[in-house]
Amino acid sequence: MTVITSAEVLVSRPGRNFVTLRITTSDGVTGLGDATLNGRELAVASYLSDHVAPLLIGLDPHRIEDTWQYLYRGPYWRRGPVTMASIAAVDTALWDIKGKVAGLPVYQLLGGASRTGCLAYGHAHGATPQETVEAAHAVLARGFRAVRLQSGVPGLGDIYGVGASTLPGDEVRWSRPLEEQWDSSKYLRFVPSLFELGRAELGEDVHLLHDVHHRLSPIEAARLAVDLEPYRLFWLEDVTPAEDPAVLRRVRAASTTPLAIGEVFNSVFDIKPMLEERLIDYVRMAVTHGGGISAVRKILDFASMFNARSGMHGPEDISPVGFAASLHLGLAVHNFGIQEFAGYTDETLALFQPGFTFDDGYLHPGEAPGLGVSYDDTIGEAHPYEANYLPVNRLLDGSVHDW
Ligand code: CS2
Ligand code: MG
Repeated sequence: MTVITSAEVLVSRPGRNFVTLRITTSDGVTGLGDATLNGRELAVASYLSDHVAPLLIGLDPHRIEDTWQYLYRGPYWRRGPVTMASIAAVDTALWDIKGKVAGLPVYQLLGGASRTGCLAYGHAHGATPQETVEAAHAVLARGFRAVRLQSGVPGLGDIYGVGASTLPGDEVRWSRPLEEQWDSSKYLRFVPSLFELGRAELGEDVHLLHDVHHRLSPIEAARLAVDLEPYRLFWLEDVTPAEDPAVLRRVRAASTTPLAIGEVFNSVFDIKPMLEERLIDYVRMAVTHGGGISAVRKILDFASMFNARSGMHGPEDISPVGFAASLHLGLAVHNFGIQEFAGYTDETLALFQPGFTFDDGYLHPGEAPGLGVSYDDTIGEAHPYEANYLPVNRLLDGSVHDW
């Protein structure tokens, strides 16, 4: 019987930190999984190295579901971003192995393609709406049919999506979180003007998206969703912190602006109540943070019963391994919506050599057996980990706010 003979945790910083799990079988087949948790990489690396990798040795690599259940129920302590990113990495690596052994790309193991490609959206940001629209034109010129607009807000300095926190890790290093300042009233008054200009300048056919990044109260979120209705957004993302699933009721009751949520969720139980109440339209959970291909597939199948579609998280801090896994899943599921594609640095692409393609606004995971991604140890070792934290937000009165 084929067994797992090694499970290596590879931490590298090709422009930003990534945690990669490489599982090898007694037949010499390797599989890769992404376990990157931006700002808490070493916590996941330890969970994998100290508590998961030793238990994998000797297991049958083809028992993906059984291994998932073993790692989820076995530790007794359940859920959470560190645990679920670790389980996701193992699950993804085992799907990679199964695909390689079968000689098939993972999407074929998931039921085959449901579409010719995965619609992608790119990122456009600028200090002003004018700069943001110029950046959006450049994104569209690269073939995107959908673009997220994030702009600086008059009266505020660097904020999410604009300024220092958007730079690839190597351009901005801080061993303590950068502190940014936030004021929701300035933001609320301003954002409609960004989309008034965006829709006027970019036209009716382009899908426009926006990420509120968890910063508004439910009533403020309702206000913004109503104010943006004239600009017919593809979605408004993370309008309000969603530990309490009920918070979206007010937003949903107030507006027809589509809602996307879940990139910080790691379990179906985080999003289940919102789906059952039909409070959201897009599920942001990605393979890397949602428990792996096996778990996110189940979540998307559940979501399909409530007319919700996928909108998987695809920032530069989900590695090409996790991104490829989301693409294989996105190509296969029926209720695919859109795939975020922030892009990668050249060093990151050199390390992972991903086989996915982007053409005419659509992504495709490729036809290579497994995930179609590799890991170059020489490049990985040449880019050692360095601490790099996400920023912290403070309101004008100095109190901590959601970033
Ligand atoms: C953002 C992310 O892409 C998005 O939707 O929310 O860039 C997020 O800020 C990072 O993934 C956090 O590590
Ligand atoms: Mg987001």
